[in-house]
Amino acid sequence: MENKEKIQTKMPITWCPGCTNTAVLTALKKTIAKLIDEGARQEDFAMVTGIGCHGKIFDYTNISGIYGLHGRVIPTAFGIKLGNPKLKVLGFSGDGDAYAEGMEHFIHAFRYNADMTYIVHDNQTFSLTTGQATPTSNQGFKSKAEPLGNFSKAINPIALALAAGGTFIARCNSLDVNTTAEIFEQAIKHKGFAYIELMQNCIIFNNELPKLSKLMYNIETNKDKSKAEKLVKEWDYSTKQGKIPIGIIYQTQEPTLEEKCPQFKTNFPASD
Ligand SMILES: Cc1ncc(C[n+]2csc(CCOP(=O)(O)OP(=O)(O)O)c2C)c(N)n1
Ligand code: SF4
Repeated sequence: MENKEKIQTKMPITWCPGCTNTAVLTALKKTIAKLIDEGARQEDFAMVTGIGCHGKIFDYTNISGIYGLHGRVIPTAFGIKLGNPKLKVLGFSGDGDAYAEGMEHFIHAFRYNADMTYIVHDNQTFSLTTGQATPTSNQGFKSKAEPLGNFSKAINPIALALAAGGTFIARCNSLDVNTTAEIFEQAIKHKGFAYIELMQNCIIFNNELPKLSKLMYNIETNKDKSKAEKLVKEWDYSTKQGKIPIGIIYQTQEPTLEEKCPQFKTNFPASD
């Protein structure tokens, strides 16, 4: 059996037809299959998801893990990493999950720099609960809950990640499966906390990605902090003005939590 097929479960996919969560799943399968071809084993991976449409990726991916709590993907993933530092731990959140209830974990994760990967499916709306504004929704975003439009300004999550000391900060376009898979691979191979802001489409409550894609352009991996400070500000989430850089916006190497803490130096058993 092809590695890509081994990673797919037999659960019927219940995302809306055309939802780009399906493209994210394709990119993930592609990445894991490639890493298995290179020598990793399926049991070397563990995954955690939040609650939301994005969370269903857990049902469709044949790797161990926890279908977690809304807003608590990072601490759950962190717990798995503490339990077995040899695992490649992947966390999947929605933008509501990551940037609202999960925000305090988000900021501190960059300080800890544990060696794991965190992917935020950012469709700028709470989709599963029918399309309310999240912290990355633009000012004026209308929904049944905010018929006059969202009064608040959006946060810029990649600027926050940089300010918090992130060592791997990337942005992907879920409509571009191949580039997304390449960035997933680089994130998993990065030693430290790798964060991906994944621009995703909700065709029901915020069908904006085809329009936003026209503002996107691909960049080479950037290791220059002052350039990263400019890149993170190019697109304004509140006004939706500017260009949207796609790729690894900043990567650097700093000691990971595992390298800093003497407790991690114990010989952990292999993941089998
Ligand atoms: C602790 C907790 N808070 C709130 C909820 C309600 N809730 C479930 S899904 C959801 C919205 C998810 O939105 P998002 O994280 O953006 O994911 P999406 O559905 O867009 O993929 C909310 C608020 C919950 N289930 N548990
Ligand atoms: S409601 Fe939106 S995010 Fe959820 S499955 Fe449908 S298109 Fe995807």
